[in-house]
Amino acid sequence: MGKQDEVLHLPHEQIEQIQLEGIKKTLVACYENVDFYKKSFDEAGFDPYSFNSLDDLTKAPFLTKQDLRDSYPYDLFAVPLSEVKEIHMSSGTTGVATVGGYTERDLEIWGDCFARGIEFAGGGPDDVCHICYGYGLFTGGLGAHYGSLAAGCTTIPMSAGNTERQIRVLREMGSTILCCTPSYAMHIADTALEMGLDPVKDFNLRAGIHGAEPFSDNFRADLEAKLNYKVLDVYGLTETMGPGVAIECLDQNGLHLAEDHFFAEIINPETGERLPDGEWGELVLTSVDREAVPVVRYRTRDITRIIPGDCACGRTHRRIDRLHGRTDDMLIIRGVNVFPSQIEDVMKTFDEMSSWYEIELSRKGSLDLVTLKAEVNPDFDFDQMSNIQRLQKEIKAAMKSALSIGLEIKIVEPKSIPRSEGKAKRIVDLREGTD
Ligand code: DLL
Repeated sequence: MGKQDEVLHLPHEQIEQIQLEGIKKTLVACYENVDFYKKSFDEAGFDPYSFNSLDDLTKAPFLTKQDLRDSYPYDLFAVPLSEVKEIHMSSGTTGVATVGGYTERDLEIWGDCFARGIEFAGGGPDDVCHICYGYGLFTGGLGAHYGSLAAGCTTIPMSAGNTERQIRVLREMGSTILCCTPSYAMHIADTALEMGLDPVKDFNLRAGIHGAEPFSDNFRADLEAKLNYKVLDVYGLTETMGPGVAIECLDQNGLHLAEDHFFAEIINPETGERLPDGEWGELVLTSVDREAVPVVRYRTRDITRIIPGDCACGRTHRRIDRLHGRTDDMLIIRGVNVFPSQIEDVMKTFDEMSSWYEIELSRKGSLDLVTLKAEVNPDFDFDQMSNIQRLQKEIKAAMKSALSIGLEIKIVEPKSIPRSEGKAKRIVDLREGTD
């Protein structure tokens, strides 16, 4: 039994009791220590002292990404800085960065949450955990690092980049667990194969704990075949806690939420109404016991659902479905809503296609154009025009039939889409300034 097993098998009523008690304290701490919450609770007429059931939380106002940005850098901190031991930040590519702070206890819980993923994979002190999420303000590197230490693994803090060196270390150190984004894992796999290595003979990998970006089931199957290991999906975000908010077990049937630390709701993103289990909507998170920057009803903008029923693994923490993407990444193509990962899933049914693509948004007059730039594998005969035209037609037809969308398809040469060491950039928006 792993050290996390007891809490992961508690009867659900007991988990709800932990959530209720923790959120009661969280609400009072927020109200008494953070001006923002005092103001927003008062304005919404929400009394944190009379909170008595998890359903009462629907009366509390939401916290948005904009609120976090407006509070930069420390306005949402609920403890004095002397108690804050570590800071992380989002990259801020779409605006002002958001800040996450951790007390010593927050860091310990973070490590324990990520360690669950390692234990789900059957890992522990006999494992060598190779971490090539970026170390630094991004939560990937250090979150996985604390998790690896908490699970008792031998930890290799590689950080991202220098792919050939990653491969050498993976091989020579006999790493058994690989932690990085799925797109970087694919780049490592492709590079290893190009170097003439045989992952079955040359690597000793048991599992990959991959997240920070959406990836389709077909992408995962390809990755598992190339590296001969199991891929577990891990979810997290700078604003609530880095990787470890939810992680898949070996059943690969949804991500177990760390429900002793986070309470999840799914809402209709348009009306804000709470949705029943099974329905897709926006994930809203409330922290149960975070000290430095507690969050109350944080709107993640991530689209998922609570999977109804129990997991075959016997763990009682509820599961969220694999994320299709964020509300902001959803494309509306002639009235049809679609996420890049769904386009990826269809593209990956073609043997000729590599895992690399970009969705280019452009404008012709008043019309938005969506073009899928899809990269072929190196063994594809790119000089044969008829080959390219056939593939273009087939992919276009497959997109229409599977997703009901009409996409322009542009087949591009092997290795022409930029590789990423962190999160892959799937959408390229050329529309600004084109009017
Ligand atoms: O990406 C934290 C993380 C690091 C998670 C390593 C997993 C592994 P941010 O940079 O703040 O934090 O980005 C958070 O990334 O709101 C989702 O939109 C997306 N995301 C994170 N995990 C997944 C996942 C980290 N497993 C944002 N599947 C989130 C799909 C994910 N999207």
